[in-house]
Amino acid sequence: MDARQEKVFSTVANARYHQFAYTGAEDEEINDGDRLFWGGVYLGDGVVDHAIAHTGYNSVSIDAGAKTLQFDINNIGLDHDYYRASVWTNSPTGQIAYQLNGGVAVVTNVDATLKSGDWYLVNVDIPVGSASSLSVYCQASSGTVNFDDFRVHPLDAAMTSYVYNNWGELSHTIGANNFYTQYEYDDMGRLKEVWNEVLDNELKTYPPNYSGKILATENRIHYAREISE
Ligand SMILES: [Ca+2]
Repeated sequence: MDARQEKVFSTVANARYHQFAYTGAEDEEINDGDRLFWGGVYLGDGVVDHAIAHTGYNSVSIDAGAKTLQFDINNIGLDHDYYRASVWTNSPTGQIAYQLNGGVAVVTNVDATLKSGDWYLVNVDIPVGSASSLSVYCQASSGTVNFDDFRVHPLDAAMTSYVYNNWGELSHTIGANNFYTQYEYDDMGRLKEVWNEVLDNELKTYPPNYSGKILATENRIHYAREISE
């Protein structure tokens, strides 16, 4: 739910509330002087960028050496053997780092095969073992890097996230593997098209003008009826 308890941002089966987080940088809040997103993800050194987005309107930008999108689970029960952290980044220098019990940071780089349009997916499965605390965040090895759709959840707990447009319509759902389904509406608010995000290396069988997503459903019958009336 968001700050006004009006919209659902994520649903997770088989996990407790403190064990998962999602932000697409659409929901910045001010809380006790620290900037964080709903769900307890800290903006840290990051800056909300309104010009670049994987879904929605915003992403978060940082420079190398800085941290952003930090989520901590402290002494309240990790319970599960593995956690999944996942984020989309627009640079091959984007990274996810995690620390267990405040120990040495383990860094995961972009997997260049997991590229969709302008975005790279970073995934890491974290073996929490007997650790009592987990801290996950995003960083960059060089340059200025944007991140969007950052998620942390137990690996065995399927997560769905929800993104809304400025009219409050559902614009994207983000499924278990952090790939989106996009919903486009006409001026009357009627569902017009549904798109599925796919990796570039899966796009080779589609027309060359597709980038990052393929058309899954087009509401042609509906429009044919409109014209005939
Ligand atoms: Ca976003």
